[in-house]
Amino acid sequence: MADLKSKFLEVYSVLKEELLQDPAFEFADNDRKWVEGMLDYNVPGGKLNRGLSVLDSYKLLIEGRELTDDEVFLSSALGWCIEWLQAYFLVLDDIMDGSHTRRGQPCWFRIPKVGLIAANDGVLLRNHIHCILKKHFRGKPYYVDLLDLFNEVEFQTASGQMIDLITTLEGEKDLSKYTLSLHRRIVQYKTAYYSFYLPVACALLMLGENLDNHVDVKEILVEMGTYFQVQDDYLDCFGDPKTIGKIGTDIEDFKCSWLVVKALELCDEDQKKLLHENYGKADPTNVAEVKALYNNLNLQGVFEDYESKSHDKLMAAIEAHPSKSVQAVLKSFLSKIYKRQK
Ligand code: GPP
Ligand code: MG
Ligand code: MG
Ligand code: MG
Repeated sequence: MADLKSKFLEVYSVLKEELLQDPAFEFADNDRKWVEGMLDYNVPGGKLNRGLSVLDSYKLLIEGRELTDDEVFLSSALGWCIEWLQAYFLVLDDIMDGSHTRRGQPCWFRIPKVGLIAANDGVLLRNHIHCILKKHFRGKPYYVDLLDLFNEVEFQTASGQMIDLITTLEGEKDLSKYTLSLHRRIVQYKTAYYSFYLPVACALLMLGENLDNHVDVKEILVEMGTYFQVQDDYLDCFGDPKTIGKIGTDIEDFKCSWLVVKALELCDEDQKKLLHENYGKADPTNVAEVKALYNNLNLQGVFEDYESKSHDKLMAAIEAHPSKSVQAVLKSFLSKIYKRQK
């Protein structure tokens, strides 16, 4: 796998060079410098779990033979399309969430010369995906399915992001609507489809599979993605910013986070009052009150319990799947995120 990772990383430079030479736009040197700097800042610096999972899944699904160079390149290119998609989402999400840092550096829009140019850079990142797909997959029998898949998943993510955002609207701040079922709806759409289903679906399409025959796999992956976003919500408050590379903003932003939903479930009337008074305010004293309440309610312990139960449930679902190679794909994915600290 270490070797596959270095091959995956090499593909980034190839794709970047192709995009910088795209004849559809007459680049001046200065434009090329901007795009290259923007890509290097936003695309390759994450954990690369989503991108590497395409390669990893493809390898596990073909079982027992070495990948050809062409297969390595194509599955890496699809993996990078997902990393491009992630970069596009994060550049825009950080503006919407008013975040400060991402992957251990200032959010792209926080760079003084960037500002709201970041919004257009997000659009460019999105367009790059389709340039990559066209260049490398246009002749493949599964090209149309690939386009449909990326379009559908992007639509689902933007819709999830919409519900994540409109629940926090000023004037309508109402903690009583924050339930586990609303939380599940938000995270399933904003995170699970693009982060978990998409990489495996890409590998299945490359293998000539019809995605309609794999709804059982999709269900498990969406469940895993939900667990992943609960971890993200937990780390937003309890993670170490140096390790996760970002400073949490969920309490300030009045987000329907798993933590506030759990707190609402567990608190008594006085604690509920305290939560209503302090949640969704930018002032650090208000934030500290909310965090103190989370500690009093032992939300760390509640999370640990949720984490091990989710793991066991997911494992049971995976082991009930009839295909050993599909099981291997799902187990590999789960092992990458179980008890993650970042
Ligand atoms: C993660 O939510 C969700 C996304 C990155 C999807 C964004 C979708 C768009 C259409 C822009 P989050 O805000 O909890 O992530 P993080 O904690 O990493 O900021
Ligand atoms: Mg965010
Ligand atoms: Mg967000
Ligand atoms: Mg988050």
